[in-house]
Amino acid sequence: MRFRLFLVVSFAALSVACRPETPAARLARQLRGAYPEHAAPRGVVRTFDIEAREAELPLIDGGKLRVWAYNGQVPGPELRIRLGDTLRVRFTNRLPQPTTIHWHGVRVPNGMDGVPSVTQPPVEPGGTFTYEFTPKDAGTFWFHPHVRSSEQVERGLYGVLVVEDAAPPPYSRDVVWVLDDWLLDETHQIFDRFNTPHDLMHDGRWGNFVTVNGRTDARLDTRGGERIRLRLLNASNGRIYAPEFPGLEPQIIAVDGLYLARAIPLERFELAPGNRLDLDITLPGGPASRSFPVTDQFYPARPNHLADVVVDGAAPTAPPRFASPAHARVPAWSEGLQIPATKEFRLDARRGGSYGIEWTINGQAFAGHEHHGAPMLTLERGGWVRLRFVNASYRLHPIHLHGMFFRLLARNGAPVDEPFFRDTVLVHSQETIDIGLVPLDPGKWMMHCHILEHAEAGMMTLFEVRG
Ligand SMILES: [Cu+2]
Repeated sequence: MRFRLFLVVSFAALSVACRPETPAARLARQLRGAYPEHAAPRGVVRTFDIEAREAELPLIDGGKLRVWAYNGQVPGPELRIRLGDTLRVRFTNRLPQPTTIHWHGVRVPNGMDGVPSVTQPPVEPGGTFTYEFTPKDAGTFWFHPHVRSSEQVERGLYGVLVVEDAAPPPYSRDVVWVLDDWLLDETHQIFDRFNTPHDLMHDGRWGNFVTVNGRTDARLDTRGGERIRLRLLNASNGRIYAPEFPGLEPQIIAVDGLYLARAIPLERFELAPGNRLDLDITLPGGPASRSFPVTDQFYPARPNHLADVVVDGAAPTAPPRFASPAHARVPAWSEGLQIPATKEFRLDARRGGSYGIEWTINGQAFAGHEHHGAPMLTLERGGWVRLRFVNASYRLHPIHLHGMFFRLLARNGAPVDEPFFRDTVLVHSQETIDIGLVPLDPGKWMMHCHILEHAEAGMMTLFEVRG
């Protein structure tokens, strides 16, 4: 019996060895060991109750701001679990509109993705829905509505999901900074016209106040010598940040949740809506207390103050010594550019639709989740594909794929070697990009611009993964 099994296995191995491996199959094989195919639940369920409702909170510069909030907090509650834990969120909608929760960047089963009328019915006012899944990856993720997002996210509905490593590295502190901007009117309340022609024709709604964790005066108090993990998230509708930390020397350890192949110094990194960036910072010691301003330099002529890192010089500590957690397997996929693109997506705008302007993918504007029609692309589970995005417009489009990670391969045909995966990538004005990916989870997944006004005006589509 054992002998016969051995024979079968050998013949199988032989037949695989004799068939020449296609370049795409070789690239798919290189994904092995980069991140797990399946979740590994360890039998621990972490339950959270989340309610979306109106609230009045001391935000921005401390004035009372009427917002929509998860559990009366903006940012919403920080959900922190361990890799292998099962997350159960019992959600109640107390908003005057239907809503859902989408788990940005988390490789969830399709039914937990929070896309209304595609993966679940919208949660009506007064309704409930239980989200339950075991994340496959440790990292920094976030959650937000996928219904009328340009209004609901702007009003304050977002929160961070931190999935800690099974054995978290011993940082002195692990801190989350949610970057957002707010457009306030003359009464100092949220300007309540959404999806204006101006926002739709430009790069979405950019506010007149920039905040970190809801405040314009955010500061992080630290001690000299501490080694901190700082998790940045851009929860803005449209604004892009290029955070700079003069005087500190941050190393990037993770992007969009996943660790890098190796830590790299933070140089210009364009944190588009949806993107996350995890930084490893060792604070300088020294006898005097010092303050390090952190600024956004996306438009260097118009920098924004984000926050201050304050180092107390009185009580320096010895930096904890441990190797950077950034040592993931990230395939180079450099041959990927030689493989023909599976599909090209042309990003553009035209007059028409209910807003007077429509943002289109291959000439199609997504006409509401109820009328989404056939998926624009069907992919086989486990196959390597290259997708190309051609920005025919002059505006910015951070393209986000649900349910999977990808690697940026090229910008304008020139190879790009980022030592990390992403779930969101900024496509600049008139730029063409190529990405490579291997879808692992069957279902109908969204692909859309994360400038929420562009998505609202049509720049969304579905693709299906079969298998
Ligand atoms: Cu866009």
